[in-house]
Amino acid sequence: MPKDLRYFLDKMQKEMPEDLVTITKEVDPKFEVVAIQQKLEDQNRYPMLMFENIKNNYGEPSGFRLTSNVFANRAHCALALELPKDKWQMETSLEYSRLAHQPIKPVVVDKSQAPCKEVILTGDDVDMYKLPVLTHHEMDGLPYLPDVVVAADPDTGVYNASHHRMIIAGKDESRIWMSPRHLWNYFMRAQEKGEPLPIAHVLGHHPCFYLGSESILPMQSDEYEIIGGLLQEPLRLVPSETYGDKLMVPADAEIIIEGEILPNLREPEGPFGEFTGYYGPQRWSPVVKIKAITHRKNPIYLNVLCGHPDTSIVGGIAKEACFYEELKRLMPGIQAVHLPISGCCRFHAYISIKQRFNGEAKMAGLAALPHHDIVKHIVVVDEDIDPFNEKEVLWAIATRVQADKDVTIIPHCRGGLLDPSCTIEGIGTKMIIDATKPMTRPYEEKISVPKEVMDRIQLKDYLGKDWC
Ligand SMILES: Cc1cc2nc3c(=O)[nH]c(=O)nc-3n(C[C@H](O)[C@H](O)[C@H](O)COP(=O)(O)O)c2cc1C
Ligand SMILES: [Mn+2]
Repeated sequence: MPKDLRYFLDKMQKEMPEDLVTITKEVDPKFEVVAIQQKLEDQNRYPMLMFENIKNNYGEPSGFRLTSNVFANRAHCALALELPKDKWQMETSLEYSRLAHQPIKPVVVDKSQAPCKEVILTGDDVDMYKLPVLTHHEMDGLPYLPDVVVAADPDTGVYNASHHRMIIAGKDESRIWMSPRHLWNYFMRAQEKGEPLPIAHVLGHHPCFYLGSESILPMQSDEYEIIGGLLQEPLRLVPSETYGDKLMVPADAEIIIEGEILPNLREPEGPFGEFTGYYGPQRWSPVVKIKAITHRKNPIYLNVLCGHPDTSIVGGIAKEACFYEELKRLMPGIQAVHLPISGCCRFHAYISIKQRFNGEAKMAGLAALPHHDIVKHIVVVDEDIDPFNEKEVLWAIATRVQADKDVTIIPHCRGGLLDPSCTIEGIGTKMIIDATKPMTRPYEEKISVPKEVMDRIQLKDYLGKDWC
């Protein structure tokens, strides 16, 4: 069985059944799914959810299933990479990086072998309102597709995959928001020739498809090959209905929306509840003409919930590994790097280091800054602090920092365009907090109970069998 969303569902069922929750009661795509996710989040719970009975945007039963929170728990991502579920810390991002550096070329299969072609809708049958596209947050302009957009480079044919939101503006019309990264670059080159850029929005595939699409490798890297590396098998491709082999699409996807980004046309798009937890502004954005919808029978629509851990984690894992590898190359004392959810897995980086010389912690902070324009607060801790345990990181800041000498502020840097605290042009300030102990004087010892006693004392022997 090729690795697809259903393969992953089976894996969740076998290895984390307590974390896969099915909802059979009917839900509306407008706000209701997100309200359920928000209520769970308020209790710090992030099970993968499967909605069996969701309406479409006409208020009718959609015939689709919808899954969400696939990435909201790092243990799910560990499973996706075929790691044990308890290896969700640095092991997950390092395994991601190892596999992303062993790309596997995709294979092409016949249309008859492609599940994504079980149902094909073209011409007047294209109607995006029949899909359970969610309206997420109160001020969102319209329903939004939140998943992965694939496209072939108009000059080289190399494939890019990246998450891009697409508004539903009509039965066959959408608008897309692209920051100036790879897809935008493809589109600008097509537009210069006066041509549209064929794209496909892929909804529902194995989680590695999504994790791979967030890789921050150079533009010449073929992201279908990187996704193959993460899957540890070739991604199966099939020609699209509209563009044939000019746009190859993943054969094992649940749903494919084919279309093209039109040159020299802009329409308003947004506001949209962004990954920062704030609404991003309305902008003039390129228009997408939708040409075909193809899907499996009994399709599963995968929603990545923007502004919540689902989005933070899927985008953060690739960045974390890249940070770690680059820093380790410069400074072998680096132990671990964590981009925590509290900073949307973008704005904060916690770095642990075994310092060999005074000032190395600050050097690590400085070396980390250029890796991603969005990272702005770097906290460097000693190796006795676990960067995956935020309580320990804050304790290190509380007890090892004197702000006048341990905090470095670097104004007027490139920041995030969606960070509401930056200027409108995306200019912001970086901060490095050196929360390591000074090396120039002996430092107070951390309190502890003798290890031999800790190993010997078992709570259940003293408090009863329910304690461990
Ligand atoms: C759920 C999700 C939604 C995203 N939406 C957008 C978007 O609408 N526009 C955009 O430019 N980037 C968006 N991003 C970020 C890009 O997908 C990300 O920067 C990606 O690495 C870009 O790929 P590229 O380097 O191949 O261009 C989103 C990321 C996630 C995880
Ligand atoms: Mn890319």
